[in-house]
Amino acid sequence: MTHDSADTDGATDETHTDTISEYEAQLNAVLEDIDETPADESDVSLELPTLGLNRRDFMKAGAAAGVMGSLAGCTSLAGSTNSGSENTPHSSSGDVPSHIVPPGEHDEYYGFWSGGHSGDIRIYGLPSMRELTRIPVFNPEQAKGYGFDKKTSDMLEEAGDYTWGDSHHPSLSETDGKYDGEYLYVNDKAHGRVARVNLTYFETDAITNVPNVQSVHGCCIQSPDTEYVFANSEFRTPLPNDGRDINNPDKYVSLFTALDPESMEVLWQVEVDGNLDILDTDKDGRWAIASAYNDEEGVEIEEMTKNDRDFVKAFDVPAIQKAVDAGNYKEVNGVPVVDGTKSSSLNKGDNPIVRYIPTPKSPHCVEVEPNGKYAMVAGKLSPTVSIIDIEKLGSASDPKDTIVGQPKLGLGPLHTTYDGRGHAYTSLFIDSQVVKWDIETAVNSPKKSEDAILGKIDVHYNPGHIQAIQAMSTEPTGDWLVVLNKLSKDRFLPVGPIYPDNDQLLYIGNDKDNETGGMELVSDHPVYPEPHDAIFASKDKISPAKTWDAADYEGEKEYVKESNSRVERIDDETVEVYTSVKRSEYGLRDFTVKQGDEVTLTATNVEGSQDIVHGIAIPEHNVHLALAPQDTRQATFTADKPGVYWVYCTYFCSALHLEMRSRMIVEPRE
Ligand code: K7E
Ligand code: CUA
Repeated sequence: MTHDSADTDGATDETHTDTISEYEAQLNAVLEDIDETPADESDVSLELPTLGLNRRDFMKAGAAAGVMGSLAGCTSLAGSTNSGSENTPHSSSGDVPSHIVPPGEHDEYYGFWSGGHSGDIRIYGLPSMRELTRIPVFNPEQAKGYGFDKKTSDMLEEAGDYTWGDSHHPSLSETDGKYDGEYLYVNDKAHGRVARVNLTYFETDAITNVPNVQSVHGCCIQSPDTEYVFANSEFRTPLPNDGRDINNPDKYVSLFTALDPESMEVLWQVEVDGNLDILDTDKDGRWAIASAYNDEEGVEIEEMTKNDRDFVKAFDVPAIQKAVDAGNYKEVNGVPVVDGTKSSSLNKGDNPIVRYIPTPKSPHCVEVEPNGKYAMVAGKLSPTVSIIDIEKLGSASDPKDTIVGQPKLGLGPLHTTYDGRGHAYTSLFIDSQVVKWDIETAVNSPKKSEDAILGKIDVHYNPGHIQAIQAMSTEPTGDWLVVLNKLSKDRFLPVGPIYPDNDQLLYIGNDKDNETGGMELVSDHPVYPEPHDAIFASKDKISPAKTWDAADYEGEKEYVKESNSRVERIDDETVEVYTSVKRSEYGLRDFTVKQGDEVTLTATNVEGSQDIVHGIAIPEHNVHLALAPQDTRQATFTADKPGVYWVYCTYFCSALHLEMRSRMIVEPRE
């Protein structure tokens, strides 16, 4: 090896030590600030006498623990300092139903995972946690031919022509507060986009590149009837971002955006103060509630975390729609932008369009519980969750009074989910735990009390979202819960320096008076980077098609029968090729075009049987179509070089799959 190990490792060790102390100092500085009781807002201040971070607490902050592991050159160090296993109760009670689904049997639930910066949506079965398929959304993906056929490549191109995205928050369409199995919507944090997945075909069918924003983070449908899709822009930018105000960060804005769930067009936007983060709605079609950080409107971390509180924004949707209908907006890049900043005239008086609710320090999530009574806002840099009484949003004269409870739960609360029995479950990122707590007890206890806590369980490690079955709808089932842990460290065989995440399945169906409140850890699942959130629906809510219905694309694309397979020359440089596809032959066993022709290929899989998928690969021309039964796809390419090009089927479809080929002959142009 040419690697100079002594020198390099020495330098690296020093870097690691610096990194650890820097991170420690940064986190301490941020958390220490919470101790300072602000002069005016004593109601929202936090006194945390017990929050002196000791070494163990610090080690729980995962990034640093990982660094410690490699510093010692010993992967087990991270495990031994932070395994938590010494006090993890095991599933030994015998009253947890099996999570194992026998061969040939089906899971009870669908799980839709966001793929994070993989850009996709992944479908799992629960409780087995078997990955069933992936739906490419923001990422061109060859196995399903996504981004290779005309429809999907045009769609990706029109949505900005990026080759990746960062999907975080999948949201299922609802009718009457229940999942209706029609669509799933998801954000792209990277490029400020919102996509829709059609749940009949399990395929992305629309992507909207939202104007005036750089990043969409929070994203959800409006309960109970999916009248809107909402999207929070996270990063503040000048409006419009065209070179103006580049050196005036106080003029940057974030926008709350409403889209039409059918047309996927942007309807309007609302400008607010501070960064917007996560989003959820009430169950009555009035309030959309967004967490937020950086109300300091800083551009560097020290500025962003300076104040002891930030403002949750509650958007009065009908009031905003009224302002838009009345023409009370400015138009920016074709979109009506309503002024929802604190100083806006629309926020004066008794019926502000946006309520600014002071909550402790950089709150991260908002999750409305299934009854629609409360919205939980997790503290992130505060050890509390703030409980907002949704009914009070419209009536309280002081927005502060909408906060009716603030249990102290542990370090780094990020996300909350529900079992439908009055309990909430909150992930504790820094503590690497899930805490179960009683909602009404929290409301009836003094702020910062721990009385509502029913139990805690160690998870591995550093959980972000947690989600229980159907907890985002009005019908939680209260049996299974998934914890999406950001780090896996010692839990799996090592696979190189980029680790899988660890999604853990918990059973929450037994309420018990024990250390964990009855939560039981059932299984670990390594996942490819990096899911953020998931949403689960009972199997009877989703009815995927088994084959395509050609009527669904009639008038857009020809259904090419075997008898109609043909080559049509349109002009001297344009050729259309039509072929049927079935086991084990293409309607055209060969076809001839001329060098330089622009070729548009249209192909139909004429099979009627389920699961007989064929591919069409023309490798040198970067063509790959995946054709489900009864589907038709198109691809356009240039036949730039003369020669013989084998076209082959990529899906192993029959005993004669290898023989399933065609020949494209490209004649030299004289
Ligand atoms: Cu908490 Cu994007 Cu929902 Cu990740 S976000 S964790
Ligand atoms: Cu068709 Cu292989």
